[in-house]
Amino acid sequence: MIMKRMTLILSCLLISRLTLAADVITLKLAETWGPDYPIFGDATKNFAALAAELSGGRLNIQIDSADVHQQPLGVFDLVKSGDYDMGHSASYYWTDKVPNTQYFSTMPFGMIASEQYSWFYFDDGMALMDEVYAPHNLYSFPGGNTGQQMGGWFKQEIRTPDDLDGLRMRIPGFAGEIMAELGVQPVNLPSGELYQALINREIDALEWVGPSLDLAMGFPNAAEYYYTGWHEPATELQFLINREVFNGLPTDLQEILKVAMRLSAYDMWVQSQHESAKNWATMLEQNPNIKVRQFSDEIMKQLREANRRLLAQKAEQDPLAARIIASQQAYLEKARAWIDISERAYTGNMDAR
Ligand code: PYR
Repeated sequence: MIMKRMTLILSCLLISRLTLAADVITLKLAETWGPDYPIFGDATKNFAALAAELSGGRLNIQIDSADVHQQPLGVFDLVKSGDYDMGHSASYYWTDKVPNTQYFSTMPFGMIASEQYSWFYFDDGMALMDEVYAPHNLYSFPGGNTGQQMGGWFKQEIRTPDDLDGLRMRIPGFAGEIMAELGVQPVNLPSGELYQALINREIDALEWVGPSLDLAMGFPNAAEYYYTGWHEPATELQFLINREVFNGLPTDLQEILKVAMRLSAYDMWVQSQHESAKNWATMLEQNPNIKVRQFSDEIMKQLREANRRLLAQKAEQDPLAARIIASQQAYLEKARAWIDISERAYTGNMDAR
């Protein structure tokens, strides 16, 4: 009798454990951003809400911001090792570790966001990104686009290439390497350290994003010259997922995660457009002295030449880099021919009104 009751209790316990386990799967996500960071942090929150809703509550995404895990530029390793199941960050932050990751955020003089999304989803982008991340036990998915970025905040006006020589600038990824060719000392710092570094003159210039985020960061109070962009035409953040964790999920939950990532990425792009337009108006109202500048033709020429030179070097050194660069350039050529007679022509027609 006692044995029967024990067996019954044990099976009830087992069933309830299985039901619970089957009911809710918690995935821990480490984001590079600080707590409640606007737009980027909204993307992870939207993703978590979508994953929960679409799965009927079976997926629970627990987000840890940088103040919790303390490794804003260590998210790659946190997810690779399995300390976290997922991450939200930017692929070009891992350039020093895995150089080929840098091609999947944005490229100087490269594709704009609409072109790059087409490359990711309808051309070779996703497959190439997977080739780079698979050896590291990771999947990477687009994680939201900032849209066109500004060339950065400078304490002094930059008129000639000589003005860049020796300048200390926060600028990550391939653009940093290009700037280095012109004598700049590039550094990468996480967002939380940027304002103080500029105020304290640890750096002379920085680029972060554009009006969508630069306003709240206080940059208009720290530097006067705001240069237009050439280096980050379509910065795509990324969702990272530990491969073993993802492969171990039921296929319907894998699909739900993919949909939730794609939709929250799209929403971040749209939100970025909206916030940039809104905040640019506010920025001008609050700081009428902001001086918007374009780099001179000579500087742009040198930047373009350095870009071509470095791309050729990377392609020569690494066959996978060569395939990624060739794929991006071929797609850019095709996509830009269309942009030229559509959006560029249209805005030109508007300007002539
Ligand atoms: C940056 O780190 O500069 C970004 O745009 C995310």
